[in-house]
Amino acid sequence: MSLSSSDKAIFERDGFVTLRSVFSAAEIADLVAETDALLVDSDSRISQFNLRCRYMPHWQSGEMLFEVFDPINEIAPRCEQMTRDRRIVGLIESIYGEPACLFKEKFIFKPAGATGYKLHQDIPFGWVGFPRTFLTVLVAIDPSSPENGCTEVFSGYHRSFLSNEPETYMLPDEMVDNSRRTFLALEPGDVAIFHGLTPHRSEPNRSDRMRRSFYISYNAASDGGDQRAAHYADFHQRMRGRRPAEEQSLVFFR
Ligand SMILES: O=C(O)CCC(=O)C(=O)O
Repeated sequence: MSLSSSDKAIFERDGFVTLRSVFSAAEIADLVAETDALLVDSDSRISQFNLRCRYMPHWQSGEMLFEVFDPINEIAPRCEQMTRDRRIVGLIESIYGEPACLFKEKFIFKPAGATGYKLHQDIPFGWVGFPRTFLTVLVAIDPSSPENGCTEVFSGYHRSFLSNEPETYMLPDEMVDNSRRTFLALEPGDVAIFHGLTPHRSEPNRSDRMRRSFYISYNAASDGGDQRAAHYADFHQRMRGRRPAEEQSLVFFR
């Protein structure tokens, strides 16, 4: 599968493009079954101390809710298979014009009430070695809409950093023009591809159920080759570094 020339032109102009029904209902149901089983958590993997897990406060009560497995491939073979699926990789390679390498993948559950993400660009300014060809394929697992906090992307900002402050990852909403916003309202199996510099954000999930998405990110082979393992080693070291001294012995990765 490769991107049509008109979709490629849209991606180059806007920094994102949406494709409908790339995966079938049965394929998405397989991913749901696999990731639902992980939530049963019989081996106590879901923990604030597991570097694989991220939490987010409830937008009203502040209660911390489990939200993301990052990465997920080693614990979810069907997810891993999707990250290698030629339908996705073919699309990405037609953007790159060369082979693509998996850089990272995360499965976002976004449970009811989860706060949402402030405006950001995925490529962090000042992170030496982070590939500039980074882009993300968002595979919709549940229907997504403004009500359940779908991802919102802003067009035409993907050629440069919005901020040149090294430690400023989350950005004020005023840095983008709201008239350039698109709500990624997707159905299960739809896919959105967005550039690593495309600013995006999301609102809280105000519905009463999860809004799951699988975020799969790649880099061009000529931009550092296969660096997934090195990336996660670096990422985990940074995450450990942010923990207070008394928590260091509690942190694990499983
Ligand atoms: O799923 C969402 O609500 C947005 C996720 C997001 O922006 C991210 O993971 O970079």
